[in-house]
Amino acid sequence: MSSPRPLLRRPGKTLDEFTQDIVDNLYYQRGTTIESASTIDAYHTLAITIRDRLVDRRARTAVANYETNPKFVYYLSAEFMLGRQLPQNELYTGTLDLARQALANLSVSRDKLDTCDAEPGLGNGGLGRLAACLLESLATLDIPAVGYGIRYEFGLFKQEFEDGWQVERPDDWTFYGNPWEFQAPDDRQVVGFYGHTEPVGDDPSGLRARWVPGETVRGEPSHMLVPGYDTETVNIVRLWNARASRESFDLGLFDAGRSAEAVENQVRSENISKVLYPNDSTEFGRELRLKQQYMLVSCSLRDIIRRFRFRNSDWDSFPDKVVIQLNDTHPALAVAELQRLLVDEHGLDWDHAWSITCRTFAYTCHTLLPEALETWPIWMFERLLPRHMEIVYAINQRFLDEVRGRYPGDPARNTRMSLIQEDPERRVRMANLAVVGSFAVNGVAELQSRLLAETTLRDFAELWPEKFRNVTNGVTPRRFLRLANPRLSALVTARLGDEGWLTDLDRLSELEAFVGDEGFRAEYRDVKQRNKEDLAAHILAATGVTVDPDSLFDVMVKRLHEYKRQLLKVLHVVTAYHRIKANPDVHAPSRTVIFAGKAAPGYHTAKRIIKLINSVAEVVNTDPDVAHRLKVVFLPDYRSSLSELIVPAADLSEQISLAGKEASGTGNMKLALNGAVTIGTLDGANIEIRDRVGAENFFLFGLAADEVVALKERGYTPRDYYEGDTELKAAIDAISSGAFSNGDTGVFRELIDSLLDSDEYLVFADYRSYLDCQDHAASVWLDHQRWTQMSILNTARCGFFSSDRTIRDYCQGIWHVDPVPVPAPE
Ligand code: 26Q
Repeated sequence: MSSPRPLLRRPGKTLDEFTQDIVDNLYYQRGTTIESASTIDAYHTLAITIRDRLVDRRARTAVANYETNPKFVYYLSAEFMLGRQLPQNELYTGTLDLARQALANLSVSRDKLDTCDAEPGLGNGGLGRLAACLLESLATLDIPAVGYGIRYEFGLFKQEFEDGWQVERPDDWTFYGNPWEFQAPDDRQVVGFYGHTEPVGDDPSGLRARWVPGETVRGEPSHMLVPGYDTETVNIVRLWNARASRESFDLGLFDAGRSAEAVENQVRSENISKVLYPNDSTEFGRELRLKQQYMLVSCSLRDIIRRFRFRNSDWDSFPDKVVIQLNDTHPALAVAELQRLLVDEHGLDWDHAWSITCRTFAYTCHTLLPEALETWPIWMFERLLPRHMEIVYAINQRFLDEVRGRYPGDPARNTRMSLIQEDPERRVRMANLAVVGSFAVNGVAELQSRLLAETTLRDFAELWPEKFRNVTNGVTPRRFLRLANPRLSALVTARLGDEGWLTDLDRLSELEAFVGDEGFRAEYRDVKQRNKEDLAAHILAATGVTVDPDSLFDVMVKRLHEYKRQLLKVLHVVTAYHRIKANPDVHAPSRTVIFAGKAAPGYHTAKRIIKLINSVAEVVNTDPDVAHRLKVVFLPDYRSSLSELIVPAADLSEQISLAGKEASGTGNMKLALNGAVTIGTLDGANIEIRDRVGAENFFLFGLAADEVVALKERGYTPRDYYEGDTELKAAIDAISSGAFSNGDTGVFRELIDSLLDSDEYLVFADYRSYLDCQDHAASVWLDHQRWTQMSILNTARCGFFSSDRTIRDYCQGIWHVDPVPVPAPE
């Protein structure tokens, strides 16, 4: 008789059991004891102990999905900015307090462990963090979904300052290992590159071919768990790691005594997932970036097909079981790759395959800037992916026939819409490929979606109006309220009676009932004050600058880019400085201006803007006449965890991009939810924020998008604004004269000249309106009751910006998927 199958020992729920699990894991997983454990040992052990509490939920999620055989959402993204995992997973397993107590019992310092919790910063900014928020909401809403991305060995660079200049250091986030991931070597895939194509014998259509790659690389997957909040579902994000394939790590070369060559091949393969590319147009056209994109696409599609064939056999049902969302054009090669897999490897005929392909993909566009649309030189594309080049041409031929049929006698339209750009150089237009291969195309805020259809993608919107829609971005309230701002969360829960608002964010509107309640206002103000004290302590530790938590915390945190107009903010700071110098008794509140954000390493203008901010900060902060009225700090290394510290402490949220340039923004949403009042232009999601919080609770300034176009058409002459505004002139003259650079008139000359000569982003045109608006904001700030009321109403009225709402919009409007609830354990 065989012995009975041993039962699983489930992780315990009590403090004693939790503490015992830590001791056991330390011993059996790390091979050490409480007495001799290092901080890293302790961190890994705590991580594993918490992770164990998600494994059973993950297993039940997989079973429920297998039994239901539902339609899955596959979210393809070159970036996932997942943020810190430890506090997140403590919250999602209900072990926040348990973990703290257990560590205290074992005399382990929790603060030290936090420093080991390296952040998987596998993204540049908004697009990458959005991907992480959407995955979190997918899980919270019980939607069957998998995120696919790249396991970069190095995430976005770490930013430091040397003499006020940005320097970049590698982000070695896995140096001590990553306890949150599971490897799945059995699910590896082989990816081809280079080589040539050959005709296949029995193919009358001539559309099938055999690709003989010149090089192969292995994609090895690992995944991290993505738990839903207050539900059983645990989804995964699967990240591909490039490894040398058998062939490329050719053992034969060793025999022949050519081991150096073999190792070189190996290194070349493994470089593919080495580092995340910064969001930088100078990186357009780097072959390694294209290799990354193809590895992501090829491995993920093969994995998706493998999963589909588990439960399904009929290719026609593919679009009923699979929807693939393309996060911008970075994974747009998937259109050509799915077509290739279906035609060349699975033997479907072209038209049949194409009808499946274009019912499977949907594409999200995150920009309006034509120069940000990705294109690849033909010579590089066809060398690296010869079969995909043929497929792109074949798709293009059929597509342009359709365009010619619809618009006879309009060859210019063909030229504009072609998947191939001809001049000045032949390139593949990835956005065009994504639009042609998708059944839905969406922008990420109402204004951007409208302008996409009217300008950037106009020809396509005319041809296929039904494809185009809007899905306004959102942010997860679990990370950006509950975890980032526990004080505000506790206050909200106390007033609303329960924590249900965390999964039903519209319930924040119930706070409106308390706006008139002096006690509530005092508590709300006190929360903000204590958050500001925490941030002030961090600022002192990080920069050595002492700031006053009673001052107005004026926050501009985002990637450095000219269109976002950090320069406009600098001109405000310089003017405020001049006013205090000229009139020390000027009636204005004390302000702390907080900047943070990285510049792409090759974006020289952006790096010079950082230098300018640091230079102005140095002068302002050390001027005894000014220091108690105005402080300026630039916090280094902006990333998700720093945002979680800054956002809850902000009073004023700077969203001052030139109208028509910022697709959406998501920092604007995080700040408003945490009670910062926005000073902003009518751009991106600012418009929707203002619509909801009310014009009286939003500081609006600047030209609207149509006024920007009109002014540029009339002819914009920035020098007229400079000559016509004495304060603007004084600010510019001070910078050019070396007032902030020890008399050096060279260092900022380029910046100033380009403002005076062209000022592409209309900084001068919006300067006066911005300054007046700042003065107005300052006067409102002096009325603390009024400000607190505005702040509360920002929190109360921004429930719409939950990423749960965003996911519901995608589910209903684009994906047509339903939740699969995961049963609780017996
Ligand atoms: C492309 C080619 C080569 C190298 C890098 C890139 C690259 C990488 C990242 C290009 C762009 C990005 C990221 C763009 C991004 O973050 N866009 C932001 O997306 C947010 C989420 O939708 C919006 O809120 C912001 O408005 C938008 O700027």
